Amino acid sequence: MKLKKNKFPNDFLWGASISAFQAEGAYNEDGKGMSVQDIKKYGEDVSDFKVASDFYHKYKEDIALFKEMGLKSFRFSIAWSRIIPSGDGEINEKGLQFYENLIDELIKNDIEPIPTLYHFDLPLSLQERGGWNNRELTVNAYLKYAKALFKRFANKVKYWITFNEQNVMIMIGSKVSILNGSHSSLNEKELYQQSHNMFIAQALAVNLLKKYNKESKIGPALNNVCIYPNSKKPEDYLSAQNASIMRNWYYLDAIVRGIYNPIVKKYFLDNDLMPEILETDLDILKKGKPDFLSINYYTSGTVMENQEDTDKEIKIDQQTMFDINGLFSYSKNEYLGKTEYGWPLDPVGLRITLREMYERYQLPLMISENGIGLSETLENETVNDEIRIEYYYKHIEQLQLAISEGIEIIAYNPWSAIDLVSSHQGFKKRYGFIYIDRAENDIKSLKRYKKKSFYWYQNLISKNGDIF
Ligand code: BGP
Repeated sequence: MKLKKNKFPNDFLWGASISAFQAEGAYNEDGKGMSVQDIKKYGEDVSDFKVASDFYHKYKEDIALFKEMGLKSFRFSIAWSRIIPSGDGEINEKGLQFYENLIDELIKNDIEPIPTLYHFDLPLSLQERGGWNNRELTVNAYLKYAKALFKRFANKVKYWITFNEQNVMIMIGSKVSILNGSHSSLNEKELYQQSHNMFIAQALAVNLLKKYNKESKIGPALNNVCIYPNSKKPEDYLSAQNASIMRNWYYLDAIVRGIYNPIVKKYFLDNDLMPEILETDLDILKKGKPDFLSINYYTSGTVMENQEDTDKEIKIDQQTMFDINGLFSYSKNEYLGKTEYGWPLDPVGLRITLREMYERYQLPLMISENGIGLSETLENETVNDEIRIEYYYKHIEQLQLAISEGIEIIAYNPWSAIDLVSSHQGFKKRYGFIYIDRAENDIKSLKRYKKKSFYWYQNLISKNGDIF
């Protein structure tokens, strides 16, 4: 039987997304301190983050384009190192002023600002003093930073995101040093301690915000994905459950329910990975329940029963699954196509993920990222990005089906609003509705051009998603 489709809610937020270090540039301007990302480069022919898309200087021009596209929301991140250059010291008024101007400009254009407090860019000075390993230092610094933002913007901003992809930072932190500066040398035990410290910071930030505005909404953005077993063998199904617990539920059970998932607990105990949990911590977590959950969805995962002895080489990044000894092993999924950059394509997986999350936690959901990276060239002042249009078409179709099934979804903020520097693969991996004239190591004109997807999304928004 075919599912009857409901319309998207009238106040649905059709948006788009960026992050500070990938788009802003101006890495050392107006008193900004260094962040862990400012010292990163992924090879000679890959762009660093110093100029990025120059959003810092061009935000007004970009917002005018967002308005033209019809955006109702804009999800961006605030660079902690602009607000508190040393991470925990003096507040930099110029940093606050920049985001105030940005937020005001968005509001003036009827675009809901959705800031993320922390998107992979820890102030370098904190990292040098232990970063998230140092609970006392970094949790307090995060709260000081959050306070500065809430004090200034709580009456202008309705939706706040606490952390971007805590699960990615932790899960692949020991395998690749891509996301948080110096994570490469960290072992699993340190990472799970960091994760616990982030849970505490997040729960305390939830309560802090309410002191400034009871009506504001706040929640985390995790890279949650549904996980399939690679066969109908019960052991494979069990492994898929394990993988989902390690990637999704461990984080959300702590954040929403204030508990450590029992299967994770057992894994921690057996492998000497249990973090230090202070007596009052679980109480803090229970009292810091978020108002909504946001997800970054690019693809699903597939796993099989753990093969302890394999030494297969898996190219790990934030979207691929991997192995955890005793729990699951990565597997290919022959039912799914792949993007040019090797990420499996799975629009139905988005709906499955949304259903799983809503059934489990009954909190409103937001999508803070979803998109496809492509190498593109400008022709006749535009880019014919049919592949991106098809990607969005299929994902938004599933979104509508999820909404029709009664899942409460507030916003869709695809990645990304404008071309920007990929988290680890440079500028050539483009995601935007808006093309930016620059190459990896050549800044060029930084001029903006509307891609074909710009007009497609504009049309979709003007019909409130009623195109299927
Ligand atoms: C998410 C990150 C984003 C963004 C996106 C695309 O995991 O939150 O910052 O980078 O993935 O990934 P990439 O840039 O590696 O292609």
